[in-house]
Amino acid sequence: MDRRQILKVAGFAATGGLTGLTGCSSSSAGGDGNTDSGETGNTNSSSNGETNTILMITEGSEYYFDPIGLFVESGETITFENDSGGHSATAYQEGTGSASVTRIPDGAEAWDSGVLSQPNATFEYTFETAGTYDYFCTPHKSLGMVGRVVVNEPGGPAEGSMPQDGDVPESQTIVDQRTVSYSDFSD
Ligand SMILES: [Cu+2]
Repeated sequence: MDRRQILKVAGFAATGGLTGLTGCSSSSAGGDGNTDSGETGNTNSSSNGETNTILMITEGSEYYFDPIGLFVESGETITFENDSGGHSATAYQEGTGSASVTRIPDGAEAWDSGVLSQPNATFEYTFETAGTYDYFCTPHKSLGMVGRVVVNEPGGPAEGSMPQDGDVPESQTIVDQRTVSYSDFSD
């Protein structure tokens, strides 16, 4: 408990420091203060114009991934970062986590981060196979905490329907917009 408190304070201080240096820079994620990847920062190359980070958020009684839709190109890595609460990022592949259906492309490797409960804990996955990937959070699957990644172009078993547990953006919208924030999508 004490340790968590210290970590939170340290994270807050780091964020404050950064904000002070950069003024009003536009961080759409809002104060995640991610300075943990060494001197060079986050070097994941990104084709969507943003860092390839998806936050896992608890906000009151809402549980969501943000952005909820993200486009990447084959070979890019996405970092799932725990913002608040406890969450997993788990691919819909029958037999993985609590998935009973497969909604990732044929030949793609499923991932399951396990539950991340520490603030700013991260899990990385590199997307190789083109197509549409739906994923969910194990603890909040039944509450609709789901997301979608499109790699290169839409395709595979996720196309043509929404996950049973909740809605995600249409793949073409993700391709067009590169990143679809949760707030835009849930409006
Ligand atoms: Cu969750």
